[in-house]
Amino acid sequence: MVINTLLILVLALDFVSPQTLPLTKEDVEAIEQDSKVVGSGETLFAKEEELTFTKDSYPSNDMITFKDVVHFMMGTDDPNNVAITGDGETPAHFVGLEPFSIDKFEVSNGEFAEFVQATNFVTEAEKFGNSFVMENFLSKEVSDKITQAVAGAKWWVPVPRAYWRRPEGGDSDVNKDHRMNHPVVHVSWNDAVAFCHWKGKRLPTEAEWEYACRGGKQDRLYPWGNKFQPKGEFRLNIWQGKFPKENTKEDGFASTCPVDQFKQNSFGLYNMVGNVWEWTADWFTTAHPTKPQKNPKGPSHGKDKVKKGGSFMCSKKFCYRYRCSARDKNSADSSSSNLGFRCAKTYNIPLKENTRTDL
Ligand SMILES: [Ca+2]
Ligand SMILES: [Ca+2]
Repeated sequence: MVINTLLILVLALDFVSPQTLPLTKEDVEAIEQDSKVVGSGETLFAKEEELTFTKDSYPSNDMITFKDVVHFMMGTDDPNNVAITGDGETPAHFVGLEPFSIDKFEVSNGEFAEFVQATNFVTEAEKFGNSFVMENFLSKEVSDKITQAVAGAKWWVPVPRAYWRRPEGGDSDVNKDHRMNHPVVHVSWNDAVAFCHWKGKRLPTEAEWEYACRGGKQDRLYPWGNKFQPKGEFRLNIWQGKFPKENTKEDGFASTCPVDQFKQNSFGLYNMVGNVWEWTADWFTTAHPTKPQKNPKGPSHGKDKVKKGGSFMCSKKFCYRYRCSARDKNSADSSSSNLGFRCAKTYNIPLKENTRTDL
């Protein structure tokens, strides 16, 4: 399986705009050789130890339900002059949504482990034999073996054996490292769709995700309002310090945090912005219809899928995308250490009991 050069380019675009494709064909072949990539449908890691987690090591992911039709202004006309217009954040457009439910939390490692145990599901990162991690988070042993990087964003490196269970490669383990309550990462859009389907759910549309993020507030930057730190408190997990060298973790977390760490809005949703990026169902476009839309689902086809919310790697200077209207994209087979998801579900209004007495 060839490393997806588009993924590399898109990851780099989180922070900068590289002028050239980052890896040569020879680089890719060298990585494939190092990783001993196997064919599609197989995994390199079939002989992993049994997972030994317990149900109380991660929170139950209850859903928040919107039982009525709702309307809101999606995107922004940028009253604060901060929108990244090239991402298609603007203009604001009127959207109506039918009743739906959305996960309270990002999907955790514990939930994903349940899925893997029940189905023997193999993620795309396992099939590829590697996934992208920020080099700062690797052990010296793993880091010393890495010879590739992304042009213009050298902190991204393809790490052999990095996948959901081993977020920083072979010597990390979400089970042993007590991270079952952290968001699952190294999951592609295709993997996320498979998980949600197994749960009887689906990915949220971008419009559903953004409505949920806004918490009923109109055109605010964050789920709680416009002030980044109300009363001096952090409400999200992003990057503090000078990126990428310095990570002062004033919010308490250098990398991911537990999925139930930051309650962010009046709807009761956690980590909509920050912690990990979240896949949505939609194909990416920057061209939005100007007429009011009912249940918009984005274009019928495209190259990349929309992701929302920013991640623990975002800082204001490099990736000011931890805002509800902000958006970015990756190809559907992409995976990295800062990209996860949550699921949604259409809410079917229960039929009322027949209370007629004249029968
Ligand atoms: Ca942080
Ligand atoms: Ca998030």
